[in-house]
Amino acid sequence: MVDNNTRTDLFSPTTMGALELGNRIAMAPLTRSRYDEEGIPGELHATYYAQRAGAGLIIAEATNISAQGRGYAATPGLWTEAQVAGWKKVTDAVHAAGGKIVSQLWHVGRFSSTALQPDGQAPVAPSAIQAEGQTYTTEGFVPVSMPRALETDEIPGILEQYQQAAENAKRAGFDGVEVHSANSYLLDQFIRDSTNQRSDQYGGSIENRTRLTLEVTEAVVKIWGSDRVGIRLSPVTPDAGNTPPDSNVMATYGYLIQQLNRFKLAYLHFVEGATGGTRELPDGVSLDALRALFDGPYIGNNNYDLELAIERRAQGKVDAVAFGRPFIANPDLVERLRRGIELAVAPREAYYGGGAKGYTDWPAAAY
Ligand code: 8OZ
Repeated sequence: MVDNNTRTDLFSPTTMGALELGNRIAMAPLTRSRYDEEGIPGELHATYYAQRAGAGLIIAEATNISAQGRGYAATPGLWTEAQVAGWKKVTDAVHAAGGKIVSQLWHVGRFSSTALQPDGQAPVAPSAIQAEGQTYTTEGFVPVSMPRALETDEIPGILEQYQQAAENAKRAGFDGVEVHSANSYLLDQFIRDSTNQRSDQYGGSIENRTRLTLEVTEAVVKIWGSDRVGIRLSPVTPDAGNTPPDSNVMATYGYLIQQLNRFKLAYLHFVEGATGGTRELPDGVSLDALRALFDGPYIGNNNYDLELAIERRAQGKVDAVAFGRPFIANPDLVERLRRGIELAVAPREAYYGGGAKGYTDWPAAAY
């Protein structure tokens, strides 16, 4: 049993902006691919999230802001009225169980297939550079399609998609939103010089490449106020197909983080290493140095266990820790960590797809 008072304050309440959390352990966004073609949450998803309401904050799985932003079958959306109504069931269930939940706003950019896009169109991207890798459609896995470069005059429409989804998240009863600017999706594709070869004000210099993320943040803050908006970054996560992240991680993300300070966001959610993989860093990269540039609350993520969470908290390196995969098989993860109860481990087959099996059938521990 971890002694709550002498060893760590991970299990004590805290606030991040206007978000009042019961503890410092967040549930990281987890794509679980259990939606139909309409991307509408229902009772199953409400049950799943309510079971996990012991998290100080639930960051709901990446959620498509528009039909154009969608890159995987079986993922949820937040652009139709039916989706808003579905998410309202989820947020009501989480709130009834005493939890807090934010929506992660997602546009995949180039990482999509014509099979998933409206009218079979090409996915959109900063530049017409095809990603390597496969995505999931109702017909199974397919290579991602060649994208087309967004015209400069289409950027306001992208901002509009984010703003509308942010507004929809509000109507759906979320406690806030997280801007998904990680994992090589649209915003990260603009940030990284490996995927952005534009010559307008959204490409070239670091200032230009980070512009879209900052404009999206501003658009979303207009809807929510800065104290209910967080952002997720993953500076060193390789692209699918191992496209190098950026030729100067420290300069690019350092600039971005310093610019983000002006918003006074609820939090920065940082993937410390390769998302879902190693915490080892490329030569010349210090994520602690990048983290130190951020003035506000900080959520550390990536392959944490309790010992590492306690250590990083004791060192003052994190305000909260987001656990991802451990929440799959341990709906009561916070209570298990607090009591030192052994964790269940979900098999990979449970991660994506299917229904209740491997999703809502993991029991809480007996205590
Ligand atoms: C796993 C499978 C599909 C998408 C991310 C939204 O990496 C995802 C994702 C993860 O951010």
